[in-house]
Amino acid sequence: MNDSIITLDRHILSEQRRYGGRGDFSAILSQIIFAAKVVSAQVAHAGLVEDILGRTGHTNVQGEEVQKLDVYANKVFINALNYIGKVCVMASEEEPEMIAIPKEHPKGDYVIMFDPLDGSSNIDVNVSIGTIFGIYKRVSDGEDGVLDDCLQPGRKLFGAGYIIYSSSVNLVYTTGNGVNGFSLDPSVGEFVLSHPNIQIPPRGKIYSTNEGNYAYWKKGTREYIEYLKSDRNKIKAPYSSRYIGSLVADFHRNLLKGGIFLYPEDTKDPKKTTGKLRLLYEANPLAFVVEQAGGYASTGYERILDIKPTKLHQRVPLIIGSKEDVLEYEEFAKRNI
Ligand code: AHM
Ligand code: MG
Repeated sequence: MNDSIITLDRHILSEQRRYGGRGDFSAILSQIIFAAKVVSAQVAHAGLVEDILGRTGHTNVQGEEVQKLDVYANKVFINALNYIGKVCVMASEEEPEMIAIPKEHPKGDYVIMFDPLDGSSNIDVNVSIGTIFGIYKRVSDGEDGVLDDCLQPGRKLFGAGYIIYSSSVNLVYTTGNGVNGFSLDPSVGEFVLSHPNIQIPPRGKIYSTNEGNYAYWKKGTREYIEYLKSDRNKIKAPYSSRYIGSLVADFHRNLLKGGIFLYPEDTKDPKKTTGKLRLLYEANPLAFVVEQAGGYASTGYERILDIKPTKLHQRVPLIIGSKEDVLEYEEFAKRNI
């Protein structure tokens, strides 16, 4: 084998040596990798297996009940992580309450937050989707984890990352020492290092947002987008608009190429007055990744990683990407509340 090939397992091991860990965190990442492979195999079939796309309660040819792919992915991640003895509690975007570790399994020091299949409304049209995860150390003392373990601010994250299921499967992660990206080589079933030490350009040329919400945005957001679309007194070319509608995919592109993603607050829909995306499962892990890559994430008014969560499914406005772009958005947002 070529010596220069760095598999994800090898990378995790060298990270573990760097921070002097005893392997608990590495064991968690290994299970995440396994779950990602299982989910990616199902996602690859999703275009073919009609019943798995969007319906629950149906039976397949074997007479088994067919699950929606996001429900399936949720179970895969829970089952991969709940018996290894390294985790005390989890929470998922798919579950209304915290996920306790079953009594028969030992408990560990880590807390896992995840969105098992983000952008799942895009599955039936073959658009990229992803899994997002964040890993904390517990703050409670008992055996089982408690809500306080889950409601930690993002700046306390120990590690975070995402998997994108697309024309290739990529896993991008950080343990607070830079960001690295891996691609799944389907011929050997291994993730190999393909994007070492990812740095997001300080300024991009792309904005990603659902502009259909324009009428419901606050004045500051509307003015900011108009500003990006103008030639700014003929000094700079307008930005390009790129919106997939799948957070992981929009984020991944902007991380590699530079740019800004916005899901700001919506003044019309009461459900979205505090944004659409979830702080614990979506905003925090990606904010940790982007900051590790030299970027920034904000609500427009404050740093995402500084927010003290108050509930599991809290939503936040999310403005994330190249640092200079996000800081510029903050100026517009603060001027025009
Ligand atoms: P989900 O968690 O229900 O999949 O919703 C999150 C998705 C993100 O992937 C994406 O950025 C956003 O919702 C798109 O929302 P919209 O369709 O309003 O533009
Ligand atoms: Mg989601």
